[in-house]
Amino acid sequence: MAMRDAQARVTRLRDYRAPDFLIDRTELYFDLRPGGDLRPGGDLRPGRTEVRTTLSLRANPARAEPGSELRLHGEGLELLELTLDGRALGSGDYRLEDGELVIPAVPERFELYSRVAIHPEENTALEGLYRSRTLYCTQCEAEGFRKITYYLDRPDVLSEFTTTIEADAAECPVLLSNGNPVAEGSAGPGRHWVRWHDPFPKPAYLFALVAGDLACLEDSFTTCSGRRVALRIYVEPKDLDKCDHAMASLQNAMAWDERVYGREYDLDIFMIVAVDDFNMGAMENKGLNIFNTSCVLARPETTTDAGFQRVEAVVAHEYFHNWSGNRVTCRDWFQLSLKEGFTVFRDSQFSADMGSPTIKRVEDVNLLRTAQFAEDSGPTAHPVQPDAYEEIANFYTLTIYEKGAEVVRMIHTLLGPEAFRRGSDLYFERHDGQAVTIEDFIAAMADASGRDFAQFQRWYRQAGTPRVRVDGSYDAAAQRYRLKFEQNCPPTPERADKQPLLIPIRLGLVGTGGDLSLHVPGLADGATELVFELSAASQTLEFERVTEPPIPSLLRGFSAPVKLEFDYRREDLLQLLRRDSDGFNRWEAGNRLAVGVLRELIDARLAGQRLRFDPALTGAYGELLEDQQLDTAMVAQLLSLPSESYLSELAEVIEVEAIHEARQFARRQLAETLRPQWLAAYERHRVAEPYRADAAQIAHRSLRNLALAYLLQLPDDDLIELAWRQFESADNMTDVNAALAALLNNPAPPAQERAREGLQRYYERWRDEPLVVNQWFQLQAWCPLPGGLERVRTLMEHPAFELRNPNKVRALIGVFSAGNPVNFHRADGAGYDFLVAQVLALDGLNPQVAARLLVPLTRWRKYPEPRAGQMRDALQTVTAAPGLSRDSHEIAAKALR
Ligand code: B3K
Ligand code: ZN
Repeated sequence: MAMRDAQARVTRLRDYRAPDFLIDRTELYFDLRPGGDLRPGGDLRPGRTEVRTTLSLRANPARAEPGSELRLHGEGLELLELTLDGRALGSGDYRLEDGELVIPAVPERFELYSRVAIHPEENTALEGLYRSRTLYCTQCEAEGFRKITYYLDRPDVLSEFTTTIEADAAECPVLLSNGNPVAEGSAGPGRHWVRWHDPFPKPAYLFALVAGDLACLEDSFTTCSGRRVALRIYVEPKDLDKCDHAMASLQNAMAWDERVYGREYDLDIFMIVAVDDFNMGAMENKGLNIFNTSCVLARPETTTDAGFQRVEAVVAHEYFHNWSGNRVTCRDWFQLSLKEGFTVFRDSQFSADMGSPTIKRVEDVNLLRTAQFAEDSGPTAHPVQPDAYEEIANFYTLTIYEKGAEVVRMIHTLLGPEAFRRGSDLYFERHDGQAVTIEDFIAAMADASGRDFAQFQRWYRQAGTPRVRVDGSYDAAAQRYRLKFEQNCPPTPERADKQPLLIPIRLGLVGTGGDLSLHVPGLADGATELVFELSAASQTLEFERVTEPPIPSLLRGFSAPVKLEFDYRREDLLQLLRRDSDGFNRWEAGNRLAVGVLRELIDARLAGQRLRFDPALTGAYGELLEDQQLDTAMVAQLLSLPSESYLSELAEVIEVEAIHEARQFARRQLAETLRPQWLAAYERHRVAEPYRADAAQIAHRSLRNLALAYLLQLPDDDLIELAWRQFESADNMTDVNAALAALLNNPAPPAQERAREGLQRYYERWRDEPLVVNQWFQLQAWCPLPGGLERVRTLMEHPAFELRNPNKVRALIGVFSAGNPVNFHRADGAGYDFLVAQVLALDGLNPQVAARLLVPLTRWRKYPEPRAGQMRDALQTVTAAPGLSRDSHEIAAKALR
């Protein structure tokens, strides 16, 4: 059933047509009948659930052509009964076509009743209604509702839903759906039912149902207009002690959205349910968010700092969708970034406000520049508003989410916070209750600000990462400084000729005493920063009264998602690192410096030369380690070397070993030379107080554990014992994981011995906590020491590994293939064969997760032979597999094109 037709059926934006019919009301009755036992450890014997649906349909007055044929989506449904206005339809009255129910002649307005059977226990694709351990849940975005009942499963059909759920009262005491509970009762011996009504018309992708024996953390929030909203987080009873952080995050997010965007929550109840088997992080179903447990549950002993921050960010993200996504939704799936890009931008603003804005920005930019830039230069590159797709599930990409958020951030930069807020107010007010387009969003921004966005909109339609080349020249006699900007964008699959974009470049000039005052026509006196709008292929900016040769600080705060090229001398970067008033650009200067040093090492390694380490970097790092003024979190970010994936993204040709070895060499050099400073930092940043996931403590732990990771580059028994003591005595998962990872990645035999013992203790202690077991898999999948593939193969046989659980697949197979380059790309190609075997095994169970695993192979063109050929062969094996899903086929075939 998970299998899909691999024939390429392309859906195109230009073919959009308004729906022929509208559904005013949707009444659902679910009769849940499991085959086996729902208790923990209970079996998943096939059950049978009946769905009875009554739809109030009418012809859409805005439809393109008059006609009386009704086509409803439906996949894998067993049709038991169909009536139209109470009259039973026989097999001559309708047809079942590939994925559609067609009724050739229907009236202008009518009621359609259908009764279907579905099999949630057998649903391993985790789309539609499925079983996750002890409960039933749904995932309908993008096109999962059609696996529940016959419907117009498209986001521009909004309907008022009433949902009744009937189930065994002992096994499923909790029955949830969207909106407010309106009635309940008993349904014969041992059975009960609950009815929910959602007053806000919504598309089917926002529908949700949950049933099971769940415990609940309850709290409340009083909105700005004084309404009390009940907040409930439902989890398996064993997890009730891990919900406080999610609850606090939710309350913070609700208050923040009122304060910053003027958005008040609308229903009387807001629920979050945590489930173990989930394809993504979470889902914003109206009033009933369903979450991957990894994005809700948090406790110091089981969750890292990064885990706590992720919970806060995802809870906020899904909550923010209540306005950006639910109240105003998407007309079609080409508009996906309308809700995702905007909502990611909103959640990043929120996280910045809750913690450290500069650190949040550095983290976001790192993700964008490693993963999104790689996507944007590869065979699956697509615009933020794509124009065609085969399988929409493949388009929940870094481009839609992260680049989409960057585009919204640029609008914010161009308009400033007040005009941007007027624009968002207008957008929500004008389109409340509608399904709209990215153009509608831009129009609201334009109308509220009076600004013309015609050129800017190219950001949505052109794929690829633009390059901006900047050259500076100083004329001492005239006291003039001139910056020349040039932009160009490399070709991507959808189009080769790129038009110039409007690129906002926030910048300043740094002199010996810090920021210089800028003298540019039209700029207020005394200003030290401006936003330069680069709109042509080439443009110049001139500064007058510049009394010393300045160092330009360009693209402050990473004001546009571009690759900025400027030939900085190393001493200039050192100056910016010390003096730039923009925190992000201080970090960026250090990052550029480190990239330069690492590239030299990579080149030397490839030329077979001895590796020589530029002492400038050691000097800078030493200075940073002694600097007691600078923010600790910032120091930790500054001292982290660029990742292997970032270096790979920057490279024309990815030389896996050279990159790995150069970076390792640099880490060892820095560890050796600065050993006393790292040790001092390790001691200085010890946190004495009980664990809190606040910015200050997180900063201390990150610098301290970074110091530990550097120190453990050295084969020194004392340092190995230092890590072991941390592993044994830590009261929180951040420190436990950091110590274990440091030991695991150190090849010295005593470290390996400690690591083995540590892994065993860790597993014994946490074997009943799936989220911790996932981290245990991850740590091992990451380890770059030789023999990684063998270790991963062994772990696949471990009783805790399950191919059906996406978190386990991501922790082991996903982390290995995307996060362990030296082992995955080993010379004999065995890593690729392994991945292909796993993808094919998974494809029949869960195509969405299988297709995502293919991403590392799609970059094959950037690797030298023989790797490129091996990776291409691996992709060919995938495309040739019989019965391949549409999801995997689209990715593999595009990569080969
Ligand atoms: N909107 C969901 C993503 C659903 C993915 C479906 N394949 C999560 C989010 O972005 O909030
Ligand atoms: Zn989202």
